Amino acid sequence: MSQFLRTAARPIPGSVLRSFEARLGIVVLAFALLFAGAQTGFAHGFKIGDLEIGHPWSRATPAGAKVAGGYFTITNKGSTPDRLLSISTDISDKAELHEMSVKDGVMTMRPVAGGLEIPAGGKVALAPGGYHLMFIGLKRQPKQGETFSATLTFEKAGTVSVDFAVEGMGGATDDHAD
Ligand SMILES: [Cu+2]
Repeated sequence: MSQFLRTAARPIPGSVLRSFEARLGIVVLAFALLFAGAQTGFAHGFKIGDLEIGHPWSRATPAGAKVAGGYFTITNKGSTPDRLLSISTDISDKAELHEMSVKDGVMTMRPVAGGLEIPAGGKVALAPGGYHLMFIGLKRQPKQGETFSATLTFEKAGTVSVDFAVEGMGGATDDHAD
């Protein structure tokens, strides 16, 4: 397998390439993509400028729910900090950036004022129990297995559209109890 991959990755010497080799390259490439997909379990990501958005996901919500959480990682490969300023989506009336923390045994959740900084060369995780997006005023319930899109706006990198993968409801009590 690895020998085939090395062969396929070599620069193609212009018109010298024979059709048999071209077909072989395509088959190997398709196989490699399949293999990669199986390994990573449908992880997906997006890039904008120096930023990489890793695996945006949300949770299915029970009927009548008005809010849902949104989670992903942001990696800043650049040498200057950036800032996540705003989020928009069609699935809800609005989307806010929230921070959840536990103080003296009491769980609190509040909007993050002024956006979320992503340090130069750093990585910030939005995850249950910490920073997260909150989709407020759901227009429909996100269903497990589907995706919905949202647009993230960064101060320097600009705007990027990402797809949130909707996962199962499990553990829904750890966020958005209100
Ligand atoms: Cu929240």
